[in-house]
Amino acid sequence: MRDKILKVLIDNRDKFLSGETISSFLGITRSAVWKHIKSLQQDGFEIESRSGLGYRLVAIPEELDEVTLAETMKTKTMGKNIELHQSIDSTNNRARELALEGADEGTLIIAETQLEGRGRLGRNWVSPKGKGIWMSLILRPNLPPDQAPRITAMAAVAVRKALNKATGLNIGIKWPNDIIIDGKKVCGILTEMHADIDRIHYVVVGIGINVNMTQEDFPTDISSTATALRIALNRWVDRRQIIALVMEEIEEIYFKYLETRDFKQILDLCRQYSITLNRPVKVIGRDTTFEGFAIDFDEDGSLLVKKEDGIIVKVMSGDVSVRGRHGYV
Ligand code: BTX
Repeated sequence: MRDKILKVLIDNRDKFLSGETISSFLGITRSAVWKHIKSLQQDGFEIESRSGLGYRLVAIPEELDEVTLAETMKTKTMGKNIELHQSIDSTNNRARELALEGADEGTLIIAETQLEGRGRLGRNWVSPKGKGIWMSLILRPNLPPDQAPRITAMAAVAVRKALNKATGLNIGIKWPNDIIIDGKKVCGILTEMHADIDRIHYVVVGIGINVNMTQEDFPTDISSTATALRIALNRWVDRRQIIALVMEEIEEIYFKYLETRDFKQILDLCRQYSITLNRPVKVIGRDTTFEGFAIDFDEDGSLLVKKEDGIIVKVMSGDVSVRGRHGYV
């Protein structure tokens, strides 16, 4: 009922609604309305209450909640079902659990903080409370498993587009899964899947975006390589709007790809936004490390690196550092 009242207030934002209007609309007593309004106020919703006029929603708290998130979302599938956690080990773990239980495509798990946020190869992802977007999206593409890297490429393009729309900043993609501002990581993407030999059962796309962190919020080992939207913009950023935009962009690119199976368009966007291509790079693979020049993406999304001896190596996964003014980043 509290959520229903909140929804009515959001739908009528900037207007006063009398306790009587709300109570008859929802079929509850006026004192019940008052009690729920009190509880919303305690949770940080700024609701003005004026005798003779009623209640008016003035501001919503920074903390995420399912009702205002759902209101912000403009998508049909992505993020239609949201499960929000105050604290969780990893949203990717929870998404995997739900996917195995049969959760619908587009189900989105969000957490205010992650205690064991994961990067690739068992690395750690710093996820301080309320300062970023730590979320995982369940997809069920009808694709063979060898096309899963394409999902990471689509997610990277979608996040890049969404962040650029929201901020106007110049944002790049560092192959394959980092989103970069001013040479520093603002977002990482971790794609995990469950498949058999010829069919993907589900893909979990984990997205971590540093939103309202200050430089002090990063531990010292990453403070020179990590950034946040707030640092780049010098202002607070609304996480709801970013989540909604990312979902819109993913929805568009993903369904278009499933319909047309045309990966070329997506690769062209990867090329356009890439900060890796046409640069000297260092490839750190499982067994070998080598330097070369990133010349292009192959049609499956892998990176083509030309070594000094002229041999072109196809890099499917691994870490690639790009040489910049201050060495490799
Ligand atoms: P990655 O392996 O490319 O990057 C991990 C590395 O990035 C770490 O070793 C560290 O050096 C650095 N790092 C850690 N935290 C941050 C941060 N907040 N900002 C910038 N750099 C950082 C990238 O892996 C994939 C990350 C996906 C995270 C999402 S969050 C929601 C979902 N749940 C989950 O457990 N992971 C994903």
